[in-house]
Amino acid sequence: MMNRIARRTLLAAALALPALTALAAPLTLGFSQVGAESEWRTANSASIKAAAKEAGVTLKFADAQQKQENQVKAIRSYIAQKVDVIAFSPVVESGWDTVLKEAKAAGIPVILTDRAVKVADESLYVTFIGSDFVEEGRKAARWLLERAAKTPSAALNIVELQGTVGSAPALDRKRGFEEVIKANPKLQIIRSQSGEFTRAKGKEVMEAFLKQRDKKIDVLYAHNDDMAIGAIQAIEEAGLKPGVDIVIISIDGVRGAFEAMKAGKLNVTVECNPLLGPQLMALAKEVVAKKAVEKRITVNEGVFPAEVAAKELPNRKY
Ligand code: GZL
Repeated sequence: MMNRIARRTLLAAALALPALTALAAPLTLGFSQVGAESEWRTANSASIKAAAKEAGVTLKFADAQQKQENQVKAIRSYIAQKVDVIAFSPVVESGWDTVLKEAKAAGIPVILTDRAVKVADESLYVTFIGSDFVEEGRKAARWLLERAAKTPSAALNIVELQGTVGSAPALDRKRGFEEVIKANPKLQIIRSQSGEFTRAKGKEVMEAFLKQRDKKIDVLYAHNDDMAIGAIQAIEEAGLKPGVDIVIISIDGVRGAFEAMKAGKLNVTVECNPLLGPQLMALAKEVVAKKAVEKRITVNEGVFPAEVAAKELPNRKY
């Protein structure tokens, strides 16, 4: 006959079991990625996949090929599969309220990585982890201000290759750059168009810029290295020297940029760290365990001028 103490111990163990099994079972994270448009994105996806394996997180990963409707579909499929947590890098800032309300109604927490969203109700996501794109734009402009101060000239005509239209990095990098170059009226953006963060489109738009001969182009400001590398090809095919006839400033700090700087074809790259995987997995575990987390977590990043490229290249992790 089981005594009272044994019965109570058995009951306590039975009651604790669900919580213990929940902690023991591997966490399932549904991730919707923008696409595979750039070296940065490739490194970002690799970091997330490797970190999930390392952290024992079951990762469901979908590539949206830069289409918002594919990201909405992926998030809805994760809700239907009842994952523990959803994370995504939103291709554009707007249009997320409905699907994020569905995730909230399903009781699934959402983490934003890399890019931010504009939503009416900020409680629709738990936290954002990524870069400060406005500051990246300011850093690019500060480098140019310093260089312009040393080179006496009447005006410096800038052409700008913007990232994906409506994306947080494109909007913010433009805003930060324009805010700082206002300090020197000689610096004028004469043409600005989206190169969609890709090498191919960056080359195509730069070709079009070069064909318009009404104003000389002195500087290219590219919102990412891939578009800058595409533009370098266009500049060379036009018989000009990239990095010399046209000063080139870009953002990301991918390996291709360091190689271009070493070859004297790119003048500076502002780092934007894609290696968010480990922090994302740690954050996912804290969010699922209902621990309090910061609403916005940004990463520290540097500026790499061509002078340091050769020395830095071996240390680069992406
Ligand atoms: C920035 C990221 C941008 C990169 C591009 O965090 O969203 O998207 O700058 C990438 O290279 O395509």
